[in-house]
Amino acid sequence: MYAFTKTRLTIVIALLTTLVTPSVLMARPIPTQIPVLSNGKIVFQSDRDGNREIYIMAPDGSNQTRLTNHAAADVTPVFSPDGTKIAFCSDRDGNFEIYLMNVDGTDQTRLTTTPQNELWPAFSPDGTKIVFNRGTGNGSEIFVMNANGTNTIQITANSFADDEPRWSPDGMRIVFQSTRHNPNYEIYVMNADGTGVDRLTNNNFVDAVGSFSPDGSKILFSSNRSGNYEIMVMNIDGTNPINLSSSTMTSDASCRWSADGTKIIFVAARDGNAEIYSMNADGLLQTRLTVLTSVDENPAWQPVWQ
Ligand SMILES: [Ca+2]
Ligand SMILES: [Ca+2]
Ligand SMILES: [Ca+2]
Ligand SMILES: [Ca+2]
Repeated sequence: MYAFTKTRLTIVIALLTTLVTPSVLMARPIPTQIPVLSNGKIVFQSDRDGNREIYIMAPDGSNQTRLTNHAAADVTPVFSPDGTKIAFCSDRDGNFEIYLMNVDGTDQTRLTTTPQNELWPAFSPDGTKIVFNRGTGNGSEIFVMNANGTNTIQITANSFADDEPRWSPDGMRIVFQSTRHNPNYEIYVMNADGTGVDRLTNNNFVDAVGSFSPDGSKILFSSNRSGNYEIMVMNIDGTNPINLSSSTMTSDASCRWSADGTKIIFVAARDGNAEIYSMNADGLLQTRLTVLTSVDENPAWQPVWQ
């Protein structure tokens, strides 16, 4: 018994010695500063200047600045995971395509070239891919392409609408809305290759615009199950749905988390036209960020790494 213990102790000491060998430490330097994610600016679309354009503003609604300037519709903006690019959609070339631009609106580049409409781009967490939906004339389907527009792969295939896909923070799953089982939308999640589809909602109301929380533990969505549209959150298996907006007189929709998950941005028409609001992740401190009579919608929050 003593011999066995001594042998095992020797092995442990040998392993420890290997782990702390200076050459090993030099080969894998320990980072001195871990990047911290915080909430940057908010991008959104508005028709305040006569047609739909992309705008950016500070988190308190100040400094609202136009990024696109085109007679066509420029819609559905979203930030890249590193916060340096904005993907959006425009029909400036005849039908809706996905474009990429810098955060200041420069270098607008088309990524798709098809006769169908592409909408709702969303980056994979590592920034290498974009998931989006394409009208196919027989509903709409979800596709994934490289972030430079190459290598497009179709990951849903049916005669129903599959819309507004967004990635999980670990890159493994995609949440989306579909009419494949109910004529009203339900929320689904699937693997990033389109396999392993799970339905999270099942009712006679619209459940739409799902997105994973930055920590991967919740799914934010919008539903009219309580009589009008509210912002809701549920577990990633669809259990424990909670009404966050609790605004019984108006519709609340088009919701997204802030980059760090402490805030939620959404759209509500509480004063007669669509405005962008922010609130805490628990639904408190609901604050209006836009004030014009225009339709202000589809906000997305910029991730900032420091
Ligand atoms: Ca425009
Ligand atoms: Ca197209
Ligand atoms: Ca439903
Ligand atoms: Ca407005």
